[in-house]
Amino acid sequence: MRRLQRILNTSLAALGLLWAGLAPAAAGEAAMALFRAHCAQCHGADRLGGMGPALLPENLVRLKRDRAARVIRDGRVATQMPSFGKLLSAAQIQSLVDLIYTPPARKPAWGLAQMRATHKVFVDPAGLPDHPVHHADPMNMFVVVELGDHHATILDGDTFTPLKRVATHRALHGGPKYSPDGRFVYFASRDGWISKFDMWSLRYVAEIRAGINTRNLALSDDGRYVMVANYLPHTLVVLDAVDLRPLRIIPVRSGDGRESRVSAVYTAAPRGSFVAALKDLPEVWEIGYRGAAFRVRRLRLADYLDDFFFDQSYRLLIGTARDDRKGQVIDLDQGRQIATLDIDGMPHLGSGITWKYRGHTVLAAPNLGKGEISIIDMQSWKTIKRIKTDGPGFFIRSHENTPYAWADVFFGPHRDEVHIIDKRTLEIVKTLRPVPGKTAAHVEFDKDGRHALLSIWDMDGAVIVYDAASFREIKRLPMVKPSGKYNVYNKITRSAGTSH
Ligand code: DHE
Repeated sequence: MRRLQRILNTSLAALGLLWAGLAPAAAGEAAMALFRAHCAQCHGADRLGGMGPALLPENLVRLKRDRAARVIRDGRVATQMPSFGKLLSAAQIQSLVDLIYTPPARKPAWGLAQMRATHKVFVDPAGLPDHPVHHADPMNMFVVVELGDHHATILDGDTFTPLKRVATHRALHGGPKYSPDGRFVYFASRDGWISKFDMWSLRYVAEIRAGINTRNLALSDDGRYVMVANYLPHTLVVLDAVDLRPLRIIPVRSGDGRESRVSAVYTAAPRGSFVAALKDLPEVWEIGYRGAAFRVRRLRLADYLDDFFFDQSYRLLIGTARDDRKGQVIDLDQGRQIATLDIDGMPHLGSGITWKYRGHTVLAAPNLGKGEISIIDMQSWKTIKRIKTDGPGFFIRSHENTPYAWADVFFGPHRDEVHIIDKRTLEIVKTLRPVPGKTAAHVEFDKDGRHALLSIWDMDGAVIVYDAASFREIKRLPMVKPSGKYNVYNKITRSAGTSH
């Protein structure tokens, strides 16, 4: 075995030397071949993104070349990016770095004309039935995204019976967003497709490709506008929520012309605005939608924001940069930072939730970089507890009607575990291990908080329904790598136990 390894290492080294000696054109061709073999499946053959982000110089401004080489060699924490250090020589990795920092022959564009060419209305919104075609409680339905084969299952939240399973675009990411009455749901895929689905008639209404590489979408609280945040091109796009017609493209650039990807956009319903954080400019944008002027208010920050969260009033924005050790608390009314958070590792604020603890509202956020949940007092902004977990986690979820919060251990040897935390004592009271060896992740509660639904992230996976009080398993629904699940009522009432 060792001998085989030695031969392999020598061959790799020889390949590396050979590589270093190639003429520039041949080296470029060889790098392209490597890219096609190892990277294209996730990042797209044209580098425009897919499951992974677009790899063009304009999207890599925050990543230094030596860091890019390290990412290819070692992988990237909290993403699907694996390490190629054992497969590729240093020279091959360097050739890939050179390739991704080379501008494409033509700058990729996605304007109104391209969007309109992809726009489809499947059913006249005025012709939709005026009552559900099923008997499920429309407020207690779930959408379950099945990442494994790009489908979504619509689930009756009382009986936990699937009502329909529909194909989606590839790699849906982020939370689907419901219309204010819960009737329609809007999906975004990483490659820019936005779809509108009717939860009453269980059919698609419309779709459009609003970007090349998309982050997420938000829906205005009056149900009139969809805002799409893009990585590529550097735009925010406003769609008409009725039929997804494109209404406006907002270029994302600074006063002096520097462009930026958008980290994410959310609806600040009490403020009647969309709030977007930028990845390559230290700015937050607030865009009012009442009156449809979509004017941008720019707030300048001390640092970039990759991940962020709001308090329940949506006046305060709490955010971090990926490699930062300090979070920022920004008061959107005052337009400035009012506090600094002391949290290290890689807190996943976007997945945070809040509850009352000893008279104070606390924010609980998992950490993508280390095995702990940070509990932060939202008055003093002090981290009052770091709950040690069995590994870094992605999601924490709860509900107003349960004293427990459920937190997954997404990474490492204990990725098959889920911790249950008592919100009154901030202690882990139980650790479940539903399917040994398979990642258990992302919990969402039903409307009344009586049941918790958990995903087994595997091609031969499942959604497991638990009694939220006894932690007893009630039902197991086979699914294909189910990721997030989204309850209509909890989302439209902006439950403090889930994301909005
Ligand atoms: Fe997510 C939500 C960013 C990787 C599954 N993720 C979000 C949101 C953001 C985000 C900004 C909120 C959008 C919204 O709801 O409108 N995610 C990021 C990243 O920056 C990161 C770390 C790197 C990346 O590849 O983009 C990342 N996310 C992942 C994954 O690898 C996951 C586990 C698998 C996947 O689908 O790619 C993943 N993210 C999710 C899910 C949600 C999400 C299931 C919605 C959670 C919810 O309950 O709302």
